[in-house]
Amino acid sequence: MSTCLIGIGANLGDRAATIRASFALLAEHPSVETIAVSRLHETAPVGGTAGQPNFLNAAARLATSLAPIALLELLQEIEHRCGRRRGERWSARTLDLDLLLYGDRVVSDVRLEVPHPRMTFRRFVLQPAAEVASDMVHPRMGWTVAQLLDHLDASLLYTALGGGTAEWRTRLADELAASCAARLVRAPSADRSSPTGLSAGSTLESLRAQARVLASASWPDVGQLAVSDFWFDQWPLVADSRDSPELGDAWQELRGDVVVPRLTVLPAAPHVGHDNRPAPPTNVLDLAIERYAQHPALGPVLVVPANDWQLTVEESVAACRAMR
Ligand code: A4P
Ligand code: MG
Repeated sequence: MSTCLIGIGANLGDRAATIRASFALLAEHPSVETIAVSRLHETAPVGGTAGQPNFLNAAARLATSLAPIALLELLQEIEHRCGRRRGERWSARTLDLDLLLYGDRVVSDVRLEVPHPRMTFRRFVLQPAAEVASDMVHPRMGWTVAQLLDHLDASLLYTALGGGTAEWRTRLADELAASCAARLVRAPSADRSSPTGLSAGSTLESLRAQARVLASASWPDVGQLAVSDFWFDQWPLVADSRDSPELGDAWQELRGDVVVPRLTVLPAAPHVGHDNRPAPPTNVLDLAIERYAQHPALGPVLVVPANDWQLTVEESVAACRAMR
C-alpha cells in the first residue's frame, strides 16, 4: 500500500455536494482506503479565463495498492462521473482531482507528473493538504507539506527570476510588474552589461552587489509583490561550475542577510531566447540550473517552458497569485 495525497477543486454547480460525492466514490473503491479528508476551503480562482466563480478546495489522504497511472485513471473516472467535461486548461470545472503526492515516488510521464508540478507554491493546495498530510514529504525538495505552507506564511512576497538570458529575465520581470503590480528589483548594473549576468573577474563583487540590493534590513515592508530579474541562490551553482569555493563561501556568509524568495522561476531550456532563436550549446552553469530545478532544496520553483513565451507569462503570473 502507498500513501497518496489528492488535491480537489470545484467551481461549478453544487461544489460541496460534488466534492463529498467524490470522497464517497474514492472510499468505495476496493483498492483505496481513505485515511483523512480536509475541510472545504473557499478560494479565489487563479489563472484561466477571467470572471470564473470561486473554488472550493480540499485534500484527501489515501492508502492504495493501485499503481500511479491506475490511480490517475480512477481520479479521471470519478471526475467524469461527477460531471466534469474537459474544456480549456484552467477553465471552470465541476471537479478537478489532482494526484499531488504518491508516497516518495517521482513520476514523469506524458500523462502524469508526480509530485504535481505546481503544488509547492499554491496556497489553495497547501492549506487543505496540511490538514491531512502535514508530515508527507515532497520527494524532489525534501520538504514536508507543513514546511511548504510555513514557507508561504513566513517568507516575504518576493519572486526571483533565474537562469536563461538577462534579456529573458528582464522581459519576464517587466511582464510580472505590469500584470501583478509588482515592484521591480533590477540586477545591479554591472551584472546587466553581460548576457550571463556575470562579468568575468568581478563575480565576488557582483555577488556582494546583489546581496546589497536584496538586504532584508532595507526591504520595504509593504504588501506589494517584489520581482527580481536575478537570483541570489544561483551562486552555489556558479561556484561549482567554476570550481570557485570562495564564491560558495561568500554566498553562505551573506545568504542570512538577504530576502528569501517565496518562489523562484527558472526556464526549462535556459538558453532559448524569447524570440525562439535556436539554443546555443548548453554550458555547465545552465546544466546545473536545470538539474537544480529538478531538486530545488532551497525553496519552491516554477519551471517554465522558455520556448513558449505566452505560457511562461501565464504560468508565472498565476504562480505569483497562487502564492499570496
Ligand atoms: N496530469 C499530469 N500530472 C497530473 C497529476 N499529478 N494529477 C495530466 C492529475 N493530472 C495530471 O489536467 C490536464 C492533464 O494533466 C490530465 O489529462 C492529466 O493527464 P486536467 O485536469 O484535464 O486540466 P486542468 O486541471 O485544467 O490542468 P492542470 O494543468 O492540471 O491545472 P491545475 O494545475 O490542476 O490547475 N484556482 C483555485 N483557487 N483553485 C483550484 O483548484 N485549479 C486550477 C487547475 C487552476 N486554478 C485554481 C484551481
Ligand atoms: Mg487537473
